[in-house]
Amino acid sequence: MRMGLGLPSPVPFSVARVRAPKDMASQLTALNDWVDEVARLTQPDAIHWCDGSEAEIRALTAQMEADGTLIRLNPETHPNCWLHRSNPGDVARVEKLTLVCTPNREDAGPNNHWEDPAAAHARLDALFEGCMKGRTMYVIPYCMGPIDSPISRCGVEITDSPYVVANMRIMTRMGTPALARIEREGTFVKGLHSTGDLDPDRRWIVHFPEELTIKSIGSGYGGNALLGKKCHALRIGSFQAKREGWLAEHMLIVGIENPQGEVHYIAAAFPSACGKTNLAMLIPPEGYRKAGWKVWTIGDDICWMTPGEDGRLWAINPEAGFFGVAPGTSEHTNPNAMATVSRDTIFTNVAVTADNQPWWEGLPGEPVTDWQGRPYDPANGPAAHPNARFTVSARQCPTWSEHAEAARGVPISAIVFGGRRPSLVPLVFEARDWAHGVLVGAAMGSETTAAAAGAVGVMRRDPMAMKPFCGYNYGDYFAHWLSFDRAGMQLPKIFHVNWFRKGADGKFLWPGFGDNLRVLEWIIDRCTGKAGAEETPIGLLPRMEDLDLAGLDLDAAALATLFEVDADGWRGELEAIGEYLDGYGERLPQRLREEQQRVATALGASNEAAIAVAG
Ligand code: SAT
Ligand code: MN
Repeated sequence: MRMGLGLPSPVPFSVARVRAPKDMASQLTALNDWVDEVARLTQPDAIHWCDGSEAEIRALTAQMEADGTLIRLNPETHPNCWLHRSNPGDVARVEKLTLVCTPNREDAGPNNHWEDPAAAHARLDALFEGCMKGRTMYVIPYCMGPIDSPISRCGVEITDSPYVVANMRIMTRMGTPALARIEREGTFVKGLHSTGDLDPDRRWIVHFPEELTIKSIGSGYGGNALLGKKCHALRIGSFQAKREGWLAEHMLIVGIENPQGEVHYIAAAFPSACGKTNLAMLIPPEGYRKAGWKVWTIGDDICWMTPGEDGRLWAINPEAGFFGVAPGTSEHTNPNAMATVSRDTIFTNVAVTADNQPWWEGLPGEPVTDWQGRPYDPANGPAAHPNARFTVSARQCPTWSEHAEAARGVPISAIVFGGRRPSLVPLVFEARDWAHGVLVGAAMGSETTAAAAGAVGVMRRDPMAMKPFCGYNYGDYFAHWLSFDRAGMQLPKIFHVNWFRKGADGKFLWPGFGDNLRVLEWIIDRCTGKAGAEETPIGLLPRMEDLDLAGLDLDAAALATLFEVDADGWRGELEAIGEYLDGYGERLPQRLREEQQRVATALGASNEAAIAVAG
């Protein structure tokens, strides 16, 4: 062991130690042993155990400002806000370099890239060898979820990136309280991260679900490097959830309060960069606001749901902050997000204005410097990277719910699935029961976005918006979802929405944003038995009179398109869904296949006139 307390640390911390605090040491042997083992492998110059204190983050921020990792933004307009410019080749999640390594390949499934665990450890450890020479190794104990919630789970991320430490401090409950919980529980997810040399050829994000272990090297970007988020809370989390009987999902959680003061909670799954953050903090249209409708934000990205004693699904947001997409966020689209990021925020890969304010496409004003630090020139493309992000504490959100910290979570009334579907899929429909809802989720498709490296705008299947995040075989995952349909459960109703339907002119037909509340109102009224619907082979659709469209400027043709069920198109869709599901072979639950066949048969039997609804 070449490290000791005496080694000079490049960080002027008062608390820099190589072991967990003494009083915890006996319980924390496994953690200490692992930290020692990682230190022997990666050979850092110093080790720092993060306590999550103000003094710690102040020292770290000062160090990052001094070395250029963080650039201070205009303190008058954006107090304590910082710009980080990533390596230009490291700006998004990389799915082809993301592996799930289960001993049996079939357990990872065709939905994941796989490698034999022993081979992957050997390959990764060779890359980690000596990678922290000259650097400080940070040990970050964190808790995903409210610190006292039985649904929460802890992890420890070891990283050589101070930027990761600063982000993890915002995104998780990080530091001493998490270490105390780990001491009590004795279990934690191990995440080892190094930015390595940032060479995409030596970049890997690798999961060992059976070992509750993550190894990530070669990237400093959000989902690749903040290991509490997608790696732990979704990939490892979904694996744990399957074993333990709960659900770890890529869903926002929002509370909708009606004028009578009743709050219903909705969990909604959309792929990355499809508006989860906007929906989670939407501002009601004027008429609704005046009538007394309110929206409460619990989470914008991840939802852990567990059956309560009452048979309902109770949900927590395992995160403590938002890692939101900046471009497109504005006073028009999401005023709450704008208020949230007005202070104490880290901006990654945004542009800046002449007076050093953060800037991205969709905001007023002019950029002078682009996300790479070059003088802005439209010939170089957008000023902010399309996947530029803000990292900010959820507590700063004006609509942050006091129930977001509730240990038992909030009860979910409805689950909503949605994607970017420019054609075919109507504005909203309801699944007729849980099994149909699981099919609706499994059949989800969406156009790809800038949140992942690769082509944008390509339609792909993204079941439950979990394609990049499900840590095991999707066939088993669908079976797990179906298993909740059992005696004693009071399951939420399941819906599908599509805010992204386009007209012949290529423009979106539905205004979206705040007006999405009109659809959520119908969803809640369906859950409480107050709203009507019309049965169609694909599910239950609102009739025109079931939706409150007052004050909306939508012509009749647009409305007809938003509510149409094109039988021919849907027959083709069901066939494609069947082919897709067949890809899961024997792991595909028979019940899901039957459900697909039931809908296909219903479509086959109908003629178009009979299923043209709501026109
Ligand atoms: O990069 S993250 O995975 O954290 C964000 C996203 O793509 O949803
Ligand atoms: Mn996400």
